[in-house]
Amino acid sequence: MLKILVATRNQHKLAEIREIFQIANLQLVAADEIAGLPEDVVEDAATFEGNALKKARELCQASGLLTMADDSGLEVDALGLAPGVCSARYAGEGCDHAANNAKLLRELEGVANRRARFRCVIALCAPDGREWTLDGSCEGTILHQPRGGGGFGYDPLFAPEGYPQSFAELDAAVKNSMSHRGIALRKAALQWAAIFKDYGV
Ligand code: ITT
Repeated sequence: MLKILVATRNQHKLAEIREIFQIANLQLVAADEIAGLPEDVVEDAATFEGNALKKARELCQASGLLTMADDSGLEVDALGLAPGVCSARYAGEGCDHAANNAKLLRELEGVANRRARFRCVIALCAPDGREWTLDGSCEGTILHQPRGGGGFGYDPLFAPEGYPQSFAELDAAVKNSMSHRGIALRKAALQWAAIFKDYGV
């Protein structure tokens, strides 16, 4: 069984990754299942790719395991693609999802162009120093008020293209079938199969 460490402290993300990325003989291990790993990686890169690589690299070095990380966020056209890489801390360091959503609605008050997309970069780092990244994105619009109790983060405010419902109103399986994370992870399952094969999977 090949163990891959998932370098995230976000339990909602982790649950989605576990749901989407199911490969025979490959076991996903969460960062909090391994003692002594760094609690937080400083996400100071300017791109999703840079931050995903940083998280995967640091936990790969600390654990000696093949390590995967997800860096993701929301880009809103009318806000010059903000909050982008700052999505988790849009309303301030340590803020919660409700505060982020409230700030997003304030910033978009009276704004007609509500076009936005979620982006996700998945990075994979091997203990021998090799590194890979893949991405996925999902277009949609920002609603005028939060809707639904599912998902996490900006899901109550994001309606994917072609759907009147928000991600938080859609079933998890429906979200995963079209989400930025689902797209990136399904690419990873295909394109990284040869890498996993080298490890005996
Ligand atoms: P880790 O770095 O530990 O993985 P994090 O939550 O800090 O956890 P990011 O830095 O990648 O992760 O920030 C991602 C933020 O983007 C997340 O906190 C949400 O605010 C938002 N986001 C990403 N994917 C999302 C999704 O599927 N639904 C809603 N919001 C999402």
